[in-house]
This record gives sequence, C-alpha cells and structure tokens, in this order.
Amino acid sequence: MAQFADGFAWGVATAAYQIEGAATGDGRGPCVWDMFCRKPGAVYHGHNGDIACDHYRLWREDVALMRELGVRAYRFSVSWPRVLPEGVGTVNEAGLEFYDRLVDALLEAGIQPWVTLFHWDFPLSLYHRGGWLNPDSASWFADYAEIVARRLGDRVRHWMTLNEPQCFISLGLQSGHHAPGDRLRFDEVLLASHHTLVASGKATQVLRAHSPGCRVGVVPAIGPGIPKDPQSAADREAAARRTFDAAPDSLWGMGWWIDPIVFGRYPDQALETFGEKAPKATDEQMRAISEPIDFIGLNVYTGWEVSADEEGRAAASPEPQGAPKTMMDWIVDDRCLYWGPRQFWERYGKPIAITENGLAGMDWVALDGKVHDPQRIDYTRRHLRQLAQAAQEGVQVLGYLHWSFLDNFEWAFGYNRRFGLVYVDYATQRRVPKDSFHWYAETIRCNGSNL
Ligand code: IFM
Repeated sequence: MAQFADGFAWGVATAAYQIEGAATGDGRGPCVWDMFCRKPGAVYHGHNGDIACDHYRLWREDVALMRELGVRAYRFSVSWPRVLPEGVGTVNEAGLEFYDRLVDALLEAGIQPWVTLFHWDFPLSLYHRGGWLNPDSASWFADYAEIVARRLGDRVRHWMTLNEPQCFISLGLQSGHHAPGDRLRFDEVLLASHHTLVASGKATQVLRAHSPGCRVGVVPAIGPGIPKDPQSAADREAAARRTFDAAPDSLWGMGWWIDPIVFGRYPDQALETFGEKAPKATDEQMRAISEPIDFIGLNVYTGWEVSADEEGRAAASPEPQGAPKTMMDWIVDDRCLYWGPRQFWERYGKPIAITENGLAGMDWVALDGKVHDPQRIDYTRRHLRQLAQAAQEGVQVLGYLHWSFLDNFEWAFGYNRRFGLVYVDYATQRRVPKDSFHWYAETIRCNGSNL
C-alpha cells in the first residue's frame, strides 16, 4: 500500500501568467509573454493571457474550491511585473496587496502557500535592457525578491526562486518557441543561463534574510532517464547520465543547473562539452550561485527509457508503436516519478518536492453536466504509486503538487490543452470540478491509501 509521511504536502500548482488575467489591471506592467502572444503565428490561434482564468478577480472562489479539494499546499507564482511594472523601481502596491490577501486567505483555509518568484513573465522593460543577458539581471531579480519577501516572508514557509530555467532559457532564448522568441548563439544562451543561476542564488540569500525559518528550493523541469533493466547497474548509470549530462549546444542536462548550486561548480562533463562557449564564472558569482538550498522541486511529466551500450553510453529505447501519450505528445511512463526523485536524491542528497506532474487532455462538459477524465485519474494514480515507492525506499519527499489546479493558458499551445483538476469554461469563467478533482480529494483524505 502506498504510504506518505505525516505532513506530506498534498497540493496543486499554478502560475501567474497562466491563470491571473488582468494583464493591464491595477497597474501591472507588460511582460515578454504579453508581447510574444501578439507576434503572428507565435501562439496557437493568437491566444494570450489577458484574461486567462480571471483568477485575479475570482481568487476567493478559487481558494474556496481548493479548500473543498482538501489540499494542504498551493504553489502559485508572483508576477514580477505586477509587483514592479518596470521590473525595477516603483512598487505597484495594488499588485503586492493582491498576493498579501491571497496568502492570508490560503492560511485561513488551512493551505500552506508555496511561492515561486519567477514563472516566465519577465518584465518587458527589462527585456529591452538586455534581459537575462545583462549581468545586472541577477540584482534586478534579487531586488524584486526582497520586495516580495519583506511583504510575505512572515507567512510563507516555502519559496522557489525560478521555475524551469532550462525552459525559459532554451525555449525562450535559443529555439524561439517561447517568449521572448529569440534565437541567440549558444555562448549567449549559456551566459544568460549563468546569470539566472546567480539571480537564483542572490534571491535565496534575500529570502533567508527576510523570511525567517523558510525553506528555499529551485525547480528544474526534468525528463529523467529510465533504466531499461532496473537490475542492471550499467543501465542505471546510463539512465542517470541521460538525466544529468550535457549534450552539445543543449541545456537540457540537469547537471549544468543543479551541480553549481549544490557543489559550487559546473560539472566537468558539461564544461568539456561546451568548451570555449562556457561562461567564465567569477568566484563571487559562484559563491552566490552556491548559496545552500533546502529542497529541489521537480517538475516531472515523462521520462526516457535507456540502456547502456557497449561503451556504457545511454542508448535510447525506440518509442513503442502506439505508445500511450498525453495531449502534449509526451509518453506516459510512470517510472519517471520513481527514477527522477531517486536520481536527484542520490546525486544531491536534498529533499525532493514534486512541484508539477499532471496530464494534458481535451476535456469537455458531458451531457450529464460533469467532466469525466479517467485518463487523468489513471495517470496521477500510477505516478503517485511510483513516488510512494521511491519514498518507501528512503528518498525524502516533501510533497506532491499536481499540475494544475485549473485549466489554463498553456503557453505556445494557448488554451488548446487542459491540465486542470477543475475545468474552466473560458466564455463564462464557470469552474466545473472534474472527476479527477473528486478522486484527488479522496486520495488526499486517505493519504494515498486508495492508490
Ligand atoms: O504549463 C507548464 C508549466 O507552466 C511549466 N511546466 C510544464 C507545464 C505543462 O507544460
């Protein structure tokens, strides 16, 4: 039977740009996604986050639904340009006030706020000053972190600095599929990644100073390597290499992102792979980057089966014909929620929180007025069973925050993918809890014994 520790943080997750709307409301400044969504062809059908789930207006109703769900934790992100419309300088009091009231309402409902400082809505005016390529970006972010921490730090116990830097750097600055839509040279991409790491470290220092007793984490997006034969040490090693090692001109290897934070240096394997393109880190920058963290938040949706070839390299298994997939075209392989946490625990020894995991579907309201999503239930159930296995074998797992609470704006896919436990009718903003909502409520209530 699946078992989770007492105090396990059963929760749900969202992000500001994906749900809040009110893009120009109450003094919020523009972010790179506001600009990107207006670029012809960039986002499915030209969708944007102007209104999204109108959560900025409907947040009380949403907190009431979370209370009904019985979650103990809610991961949301603060919108940087809502707090600082220009990214730096004058604070928008109305923006800060919004998060202040949200935190109070959550605590009142018995829900712990897990706050992400940055989930991709980079202030447009700072992008015009060079964005993450500008060495000052680390200080801009730390100053913003201080404003938020001074305001919420007395009540927030769990903070995350950056959400999935490998996505907003690789997709935003290298391939151009996400905002701001740039296609930079790889040495520039690496420099920007380096600045985000400095930013995260400086923000961690600030959070510690202004949020006494808090836990701070970073949140990579991982698609872990899965050993084809779990009994084979060679396959297990190959799978871990698939997870952590760098490939040429790619920032999807996790060692680049987490080794410098935990070990104080970029991994030799990545430095050799990137050669001259790698940034020249100063000692001061490395000291900031390696500010200790308390946990690693893993966003995990899928994984990649590999086996060791004759030289011990990771050889990818071919995709089975007709493999089960979600609407994101991601293979459903629940082993990712066992091997991902285990590999990170073994390499870094830091507690793990699953900060995102979930399924994109094409849900709709049935004739009976309900939303039936058996695949989301099955997906979540099988992944939680794997997580429970990892926890039983000694991986320290703090919680599981399902992505997502509400259907929302799925970036370049617009509203054409639904991840929520709660269906959103965007025309009316009516919320309809899906079957998975009721199943998850029961799972939380019995601490996973129904898994
Ligand atoms: O919606 C995103 C989220 O913003 C970041 N992690 C992956 C999710 C699903 O694509």
